[in-house]
Amino acid sequence: LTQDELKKIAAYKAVEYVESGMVIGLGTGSTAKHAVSRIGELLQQGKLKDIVGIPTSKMTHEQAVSCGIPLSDLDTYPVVDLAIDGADEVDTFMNLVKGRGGSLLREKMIESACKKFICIVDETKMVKHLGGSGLAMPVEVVPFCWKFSAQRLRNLFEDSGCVAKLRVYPENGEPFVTDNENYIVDLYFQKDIGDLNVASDAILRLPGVVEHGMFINMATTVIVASELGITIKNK
Ligand code: DER
Repeated sequence: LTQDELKKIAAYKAVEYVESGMVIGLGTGSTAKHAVSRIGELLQQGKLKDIVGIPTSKMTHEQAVSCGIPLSDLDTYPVVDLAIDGADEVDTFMNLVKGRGGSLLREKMIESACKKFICIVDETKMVKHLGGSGLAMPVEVVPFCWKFSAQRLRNLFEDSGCVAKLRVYPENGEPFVTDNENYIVDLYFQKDIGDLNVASDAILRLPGVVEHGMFINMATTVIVASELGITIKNK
């Protein structure tokens, strides 16, 4: 099975939890994309009715429109029944790293408003500790004096040998701009971050920081697809 087939298997399993009449947080990324199209398919087939989607990015908004999913927002639905979204990393406590697709702020707003948050991943996303695999830990910052914010983030984690890099578009080196007109500073750790709540609080205290990509104690279910089949972990 290819990685994309595994993502699709996890996504389709998650959509089995969707019931007619639900308000659904629609995730962002190549895994969540399969869940969005599956929900659209079931709506077209009449197997699901009266679904309202709350998209976690402009990209998902566009995909959901093309799939015929009625959409709304958190102002209209401040409580969301169920969110289905991917992750970049999942640790053994079901904490997540998200945001390598750049949508972490809207994802976290919507997933924090959910009664249930199903995280869908293929097996490659499972890690022992968040941030330990040397991959990006995204932090959304305001563009104003982003270098100042990046340096303060570096200082926070200097004993973890942290590197902080502005995310840029590979084709032209211009700063990546999020749906919310902000920038992303990606943090790279040489060893794992240690206490996630301490790290989270320290990052969020920096005035130029908007949000970070650690989703601590937010997922209520993780669905992992591997060659051996599907594993479902519940909080
Ligand atoms: O950027 C994001 O938050 C995405 O949800 C990411 O965490 C997972 O993207 P993928 O399903 O394309 O790997």
